Amino acid sequence: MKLSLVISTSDAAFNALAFKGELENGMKMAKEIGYNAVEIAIRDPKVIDPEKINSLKSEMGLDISAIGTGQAYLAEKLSLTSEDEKLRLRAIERLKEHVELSSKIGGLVIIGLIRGIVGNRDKEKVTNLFTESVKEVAEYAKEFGVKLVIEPLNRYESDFLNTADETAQVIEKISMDNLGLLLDTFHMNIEERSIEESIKKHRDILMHFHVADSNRWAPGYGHIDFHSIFKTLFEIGYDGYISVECMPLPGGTEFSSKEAYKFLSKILDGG
Ligand code: LER
Ligand code: MN
Repeated sequence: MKLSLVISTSDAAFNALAFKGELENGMKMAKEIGYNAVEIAIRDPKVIDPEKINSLKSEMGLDISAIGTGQAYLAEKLSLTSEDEKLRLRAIERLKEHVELSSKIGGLVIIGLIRGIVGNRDKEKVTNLFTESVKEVAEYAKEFGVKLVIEPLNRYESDFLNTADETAQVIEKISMDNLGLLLDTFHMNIEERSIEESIKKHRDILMHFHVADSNRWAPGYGHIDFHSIFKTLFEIGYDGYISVECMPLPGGTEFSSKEAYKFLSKILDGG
C-alpha cells in the first residue's frame, strides 16, 4: 500500500497559471513529506496540459493516484443523472475527457458528486439512469485501459449511493473489470455498520481508498480506529493507494499533511 495526498488547486479554466503553480507546490510538498503520489481534482480536462503534468511527475518522481471530477457538478451542474438530458450527456462527455486525460497522466477516474441527486424523483429510476451512464463511460475507459471508481458519499452530501452495499450493487450490475469501488473512512464512519466488515465484503471490487478521521481532520486526530482498518486492508491484500483527503486541520495544509503521513506510515510500518 502506498500513500497519496489529495491536493487542492484553483480551477485551471479560470487561472491556468495559478493551477500550475499550486499543482507544482502541492506536488513538491507531498514529495518532501514522503508521499508516493498525489490526487488532483479537475473540473475541465480540456484546459489541462498533460505534458506539463507529466514533466512535473518525472521531475519529482511522484505518481498521480486519482483524478477527482466533482467540480463539474458543483460549478456547472453536470450530472450523470440530470433530468436535463443535455446536462447528463455533457457529464458523460466530461467523464470521457477525464478518461483521455487519465490515459496520459495516470490515475483512476473518480465518480463522486458527479452522480447528481435523486431529489423528488424515483430512486430506482435515477439509479438505473446512473447505471446506464456509468456503463457508457466504463466501456469508453476500457478502450483506453483506464479504471473508474464509484465513491459512496454520506447522506449529507448526496441522497443516493450512500453505502458500500448500494454502490457495489451498481458496480456488480455493470460488471466490468475496469470499474471498482472507492471507500472513504469519513463517509463510512457515518454510513456503515462496520468499516472493517464493509471492506472485507467488497474486497474484490475495492480499487481506491480515502482516509480522513471521524471529524475529517488528519488521521490520528479523531476517533476512527486506523490500526484495525489497516489490519483489514492487509488481510484482504489491498494493494491500491491510501489517499489522504482531509480538511487542512489541525494547523493548516502542510502541518496536517505531515501529521497524516507520520501517523499512517507508522501504522504501515507495523507501529
Ligand atoms: C470526494 O472524494 C469526497 O469524499 C466528497 O466528500 C467530496 O465532497
Ligand atoms: Mn472521498
